[in-house]
Amino acid sequence: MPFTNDEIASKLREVSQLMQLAGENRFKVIAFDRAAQTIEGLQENIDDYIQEKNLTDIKGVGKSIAEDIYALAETGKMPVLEAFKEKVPEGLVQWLNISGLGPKNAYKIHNELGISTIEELKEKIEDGSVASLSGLGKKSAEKIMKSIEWMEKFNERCRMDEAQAIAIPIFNSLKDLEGVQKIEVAGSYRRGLETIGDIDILIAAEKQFIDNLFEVFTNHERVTEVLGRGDTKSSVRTKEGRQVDLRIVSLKEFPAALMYFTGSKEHNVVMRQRARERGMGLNEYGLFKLNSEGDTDFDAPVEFSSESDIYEKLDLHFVPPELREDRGEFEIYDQQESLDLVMDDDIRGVIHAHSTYSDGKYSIREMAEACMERGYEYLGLTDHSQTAAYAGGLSVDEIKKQWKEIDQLNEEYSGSGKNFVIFKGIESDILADGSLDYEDEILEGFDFVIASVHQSLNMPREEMMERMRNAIKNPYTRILGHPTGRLLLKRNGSDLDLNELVALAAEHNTAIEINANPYRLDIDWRFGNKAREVGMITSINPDAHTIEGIDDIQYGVRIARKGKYGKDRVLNTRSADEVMDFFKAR
Ligand code: DGT
Ligand code: CA
Ligand code: CA
Ligand code: ZN
Repeated sequence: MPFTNDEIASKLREVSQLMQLAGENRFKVIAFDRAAQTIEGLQENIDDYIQEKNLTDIKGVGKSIAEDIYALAETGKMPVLEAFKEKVPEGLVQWLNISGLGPKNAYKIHNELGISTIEELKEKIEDGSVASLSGLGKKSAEKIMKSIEWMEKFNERCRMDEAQAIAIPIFNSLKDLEGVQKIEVAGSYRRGLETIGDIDILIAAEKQFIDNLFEVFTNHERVTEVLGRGDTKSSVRTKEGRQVDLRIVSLKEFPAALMYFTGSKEHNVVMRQRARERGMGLNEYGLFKLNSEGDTDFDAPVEFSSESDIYEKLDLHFVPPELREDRGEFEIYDQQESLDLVMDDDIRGVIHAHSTYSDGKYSIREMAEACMERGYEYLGLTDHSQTAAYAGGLSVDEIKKQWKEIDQLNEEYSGSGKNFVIFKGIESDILADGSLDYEDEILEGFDFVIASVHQSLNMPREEMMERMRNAIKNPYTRILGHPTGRLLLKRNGSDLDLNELVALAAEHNTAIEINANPYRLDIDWRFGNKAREVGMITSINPDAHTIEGIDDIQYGVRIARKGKYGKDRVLNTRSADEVMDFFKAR
């Protein structure tokens, strides 16, 4: 089977990470990283290039990387990767997951202290050895220790994008096999939860195919350990340390099993209760009548052919998987057929993106063209403001230069008949007192301002609230950016009363973004009920620092659905003119 673009990219990325841990030359590291990025974003099939032997035609793929890829295609192994796997101890690779410990310092600690496991690292932090290394110090050592503690605490879960990178290849390796009648990823993954414990795959197949399906599953290239294998269920651990369960049921049972294993447990409890109230028993095998003792009568099944059928039997409209959390979905779908929840295809433009003016990796033109290629109609560019010096925040002069460049690009686009516009935005830091980062006369010149906190996230709750209230009330603020500043599984966000801020934002006709970066997904979907009650507008913002980052919008859409945002309450489902109207209505 030919290698996919993603598979090749992930091998190259692995090389670049291992190179860093081996203390390899920085330029080589960057070369592999760039090649990985390019191949990931490539429209054509990498395999066509491999067949034609013209990989070097791809920008960013040099001769030696091309040779590595040809070798991989021919032998199934990439020599450079194998070489670095030999060189770098296995335990050391885990260090890459410690936030605040970059590969450079990882290499230094490993090299100078001669250690390579996390356990050893903890010891060397505790006995002060790490702190005494040049360029590290006590503060860094403490920070690393804290990160390790967090990592160990949260190891049991992973982010949505990480789960996707595991679930999709396994799903794809199973879906076309003989005997597969239906297949879905269930569990928290199907519900679009922001973090995932284990991945649950469900297949409908006849008995004679089950053995082979489990055989393929347990031998998947990502699997490092088979945790169990029975008649209808098998569990494995992948090389990322994630557990994947595969369950195989009959076609008849499939809808009930899918509903059961999609969960959530809380949703299932209410569903079973509703069934009982209607004289039925609901479980993972199906829907059955209750006998005179009130027990489930497995000889008296109630027919259904889909999840929708089951909901209908319980006097409900179909509840989208993202909403199955027992957070008000029963009251809604008892009455209403649909919430018109936002969908991927509804998104018409990209708001919140960075360029090389601050800490983005691509020029304004490159970002705009990437948006056009994806079919978007506008780009709301928001580089960092002046206080964010660490992120290349823009001085007033740079802003004026940027405005000129945007005007020129917009003229060029409209002149050539392109339906595309760039909005002049800024991601203004919210200063400690809640004010924005420029004088009014400068703020006035932007089409819109996203206000976000990047420093002093840990102020006491009431001070933080006052800061946020001021930012929301500021007439120039059109969107509040990643309100808590959390990084999922790494760092808690600010301590805030978000219900109050949601109501305040609605009152001031200010949007609160759903930052679609899979590390953030902030504002949390759990405040969606309040947002719906007060009519708060959101905007699904990728906060893109690269072209690939634009595609994070997909994660934001799932979270928006989970937060019950209809298309009508998502700013970037609107046309460019309508978005401009919203910006002006301050
Ligand atoms: P996770 O894996 O922690 O991110 O969350 P889930 O929701 O995927 O949970 P998991 O993998 O333990 O189970 C998958 C689904 O199976 C769960 O959402 C509901 C259903 N389920 C599992 N165990 C039970 C149970 O004891 N009672 C009920 N009602 N449902 C269960
Ligand atoms: Ca699960
Ligand atoms: Ca599970
Ligand atoms: Zn940003």
